[in-house]
Amino acid sequence: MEDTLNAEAIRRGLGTDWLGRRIEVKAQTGSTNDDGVALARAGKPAGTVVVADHQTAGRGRRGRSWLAPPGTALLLSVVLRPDLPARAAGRLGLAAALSAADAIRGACGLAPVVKYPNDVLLEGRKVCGVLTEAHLSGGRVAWAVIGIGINVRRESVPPELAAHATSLEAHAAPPARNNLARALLASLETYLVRAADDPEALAAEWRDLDTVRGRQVSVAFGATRLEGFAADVDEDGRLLLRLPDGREERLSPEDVSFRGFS
Ligand code: BT5
Repeated sequence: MEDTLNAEAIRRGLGTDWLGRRIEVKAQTGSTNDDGVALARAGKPAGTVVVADHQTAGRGRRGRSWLAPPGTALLLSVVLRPDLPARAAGRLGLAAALSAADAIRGACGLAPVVKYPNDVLLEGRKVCGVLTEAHLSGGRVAWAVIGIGINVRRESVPPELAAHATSLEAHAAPPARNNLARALLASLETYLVRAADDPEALAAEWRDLDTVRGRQVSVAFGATRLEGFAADVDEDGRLLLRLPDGREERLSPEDVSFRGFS
C-alpha cells in the first residue's frame, strides 16, 4: 500500500481552526520533539506540526528511547502556546492521549484505552506514546510541544518489546498515515480546547478510558517508590494516589511512572 507522508494530503479536509495550518514533513530527523522545541523557540505559531517518516533519536520520557523503523509509524509533534497556569500543564498530555485514542477508534474501528499518564493501549499493549514538554514562565505555560508516536505497521514494534507493545496492523487494516494524522490533528484541537475551557469534562473522558484508576499501583515517584490505590485523575491531570495510611498524594504526570503492569 502506498503510504507516503504528505503535508497537502494531511491538510486536505482537515477542518481545524488553528492546528495544522503549517505542517512540515521530514524524511528523517533526530526527534520531531526536538524540532518542535526549536520551532517554538523560533517563535513559530501554535499549531505548527512536524511529521517524520523516521527518527534517529526518538525520545520517550526520562531519557528513554522511542524506536520505529522508517515508514512504519506515525511520528509527529505539535507546537502549542496554551493559555494555562503551570499547574495545568498535565492536561496537555491527557488531551494528546485521548485524541490518539479517538483517532485510532475512528480510523480503525478499534477500542483503545489509555493508561495514565501518557500511553494508549490495545488489548493491554502499548500502541501509542505521548511526550509532552512544557516551557514554564512566570507561573504560566509559555509554550509546549506535544509529541505523539503511533505504531501503524507491525514492523514498528521493536522485537524486544513485543510482549508490551503492539501496532494498529496487528488488530485491523492499517490506515494510511496521512489519514490517521488528519484524524489525530482534528481530534487534538478539540481536546485542547476542552483542556483550556472545560478541564472537568476532559478529566471525565479520561476516567472513562483509563486502565489505572481503581487499581492498586506501585509508582516510581522521583527516587522513591509509592504503593497505593489510584483513586482518580483531577482536572489538572494529576493522579490522586491513596496511600496505605489513608493520606492522599496528588502526583503530577511527569513524576509518575508505573512498573510491572500495563
Ligand atoms: C513515551 O515515553 O511513551 C513517549 C513516546 C513519544 C514518542 C513520540 S514520536 C514523536 C515525538 N518525537 C519524539 O522524539 N518523541 C515523540 P515513555 O512512557 O517513556 O515510554 C518509552 C518506552 O516505551 C521505552 O523505554 C520502550 O520501553 C517503549 N517503546 C519504545 N519504542 C516503542 C514503540 N515503538 N512502541 C511501544 N513501546 C515502545
